[in-house]
Amino acid sequence: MAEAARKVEEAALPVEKISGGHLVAKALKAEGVKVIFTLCGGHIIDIYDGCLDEDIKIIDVRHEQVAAHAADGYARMTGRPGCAVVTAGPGTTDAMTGVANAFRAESPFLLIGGQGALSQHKMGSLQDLPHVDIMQPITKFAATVPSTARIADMVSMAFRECLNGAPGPSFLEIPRDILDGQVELAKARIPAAGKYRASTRLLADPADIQKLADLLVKAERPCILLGTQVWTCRAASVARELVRKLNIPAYMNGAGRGTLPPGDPHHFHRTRSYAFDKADVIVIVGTPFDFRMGYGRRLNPKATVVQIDMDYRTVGKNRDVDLGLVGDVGLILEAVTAAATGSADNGAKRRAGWLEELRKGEGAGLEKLMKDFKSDSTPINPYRVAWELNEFMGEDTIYIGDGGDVVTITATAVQPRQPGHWMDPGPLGTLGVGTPFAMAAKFVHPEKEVLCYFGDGAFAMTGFDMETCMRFKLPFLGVVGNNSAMNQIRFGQIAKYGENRGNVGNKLGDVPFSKFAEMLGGYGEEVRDPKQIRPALERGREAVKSGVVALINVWVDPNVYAPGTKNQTMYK
Ligand SMILES: Cc1ncc(C[n+]2csc(CCOP(=O)(O)OP(=O)(O)O)c2C)c(N)n1
Ligand SMILES: [Mg+2]
Repeated sequence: MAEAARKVEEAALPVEKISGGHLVAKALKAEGVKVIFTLCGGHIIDIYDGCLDEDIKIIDVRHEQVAAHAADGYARMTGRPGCAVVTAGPGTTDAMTGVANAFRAESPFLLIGGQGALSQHKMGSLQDLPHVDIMQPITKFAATVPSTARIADMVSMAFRECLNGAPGPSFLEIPRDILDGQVELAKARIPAAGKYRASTRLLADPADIQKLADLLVKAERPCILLGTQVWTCRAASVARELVRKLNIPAYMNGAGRGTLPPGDPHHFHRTRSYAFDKADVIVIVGTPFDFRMGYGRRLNPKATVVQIDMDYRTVGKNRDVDLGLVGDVGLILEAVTAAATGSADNGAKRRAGWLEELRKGEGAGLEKLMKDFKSDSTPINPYRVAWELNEFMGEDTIYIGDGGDVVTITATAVQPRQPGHWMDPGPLGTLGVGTPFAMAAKFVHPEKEVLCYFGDGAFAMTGFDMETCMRFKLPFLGVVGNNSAMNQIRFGQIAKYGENRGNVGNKLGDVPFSKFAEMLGGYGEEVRDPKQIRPALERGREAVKSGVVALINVWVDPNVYAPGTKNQTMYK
């Protein structure tokens, strides 16, 4: 009797329901996402309503490319996937470049796109496009959510896919009626935080770890290249331990820069080609044999080559390797150090001469550049700007490069002081990452200085989102190396077609970008005298500390180019 009464009473209670946007927000919360980068549209507004309930910050930007790059930047800074939310059709296509950039850079973020209602599928609804087909080749996972009850489940699934092997972006489209629909809370699967995936910290074959340890112990002239995945796996301290214990010279590229601080006895920078040419054992960690590595062709053919990567498919691609290890690069390096520690003589002392030889080369390499680094000429030599930026940077400065030639030049001078304090687009080479990366970096690290060096061409692509940085109090210091041209491309055109026909489609107007920052209520300065670079940077730093964006527009010589541009190495 009592049982029947309880059933009647329960039936009379209102059933708790939840809408799709609120399910998205619950799944984001479970993933630990603190912020979405977004640009609004009628297809996605219920997600905002959900984020309000779950205390997820909404940063609304002015172009969807910026939302996507910012989500990528957030992932790089936090080590956790980011999230961008954009509307159907043009919102999603605008964000594609950011997805593609993250795909090539192995950066995990989820792009959620709106879509026309399922009930209007293929009827020609507003902003309807085949997003999933478009996104498939540039994501690790792309799918449509078929029902409201599955929303949270599929958001978690998409995040899980982001972290499969080497990380990357995922895409989910949520049709409008699915997102706005409501389901009984009890019928929706909402994966719980920390309970929907395994650890990604996989260790390689123990026999191969021992092999690598033995190789390194016996090596006379080893060298190691620490790539982006060293940062992805937060493996800087174990990488340092390995090179110090075994006395191995280390080179760094991509986000691996800063793994060792400048001045460290194992930090090498300017002798990489020499080392690759003379080494007997070369260990490549977490970076593919792509164009940045000459596809692996420029290594001593007699060297024993070892490759460590999170992605099984990257090992042995484009050139043969003698030993390949797949897994979390931090765990692997740690295990190799431990395996090498067992030997009576780990060879560290024997290699002192090799390190001295390289150190001499470093000095000679720097000497060659000093004339340009210290140049007093006007228009300003872009090498001087690069040098000044490096001198100006502090322990905590996060350096971002966004541009062509002027930014390539900074790679000869700028040395971040810590891991995770260097950001570049990665192998897609996307112009326009600067402002969104700065936005994300400042959001994650409000206490740090964020310094972004732009080409004038690159700045104009997404620079308007400096306004977003002002609005959300995410101030950063921007510096433009202004040569009124798309100079990196211009060089190749002039070389191929001569002066007359080479200056076509690559010259830009003389824009005093400082005024742009002033227009936004920020600080701006024009610099034409090399002696004024440092004082202008200092004033910019103070302005940023006071809470506004700053933009120092430095007029640089359009006839000075980076060596890589002169050799056109990026196409070789
Ligand atoms: C989105 C995008 N469009 C075009 C290119 C091709 N590109 C590479 S470098 C470059 C010139 C960039 O000019 P700027 O930022 O002013 O730097 P500069 O080479 O002049 O120093 C261009 C157009 C690219 N990498 N990305
Ligand atoms: Mg330029």
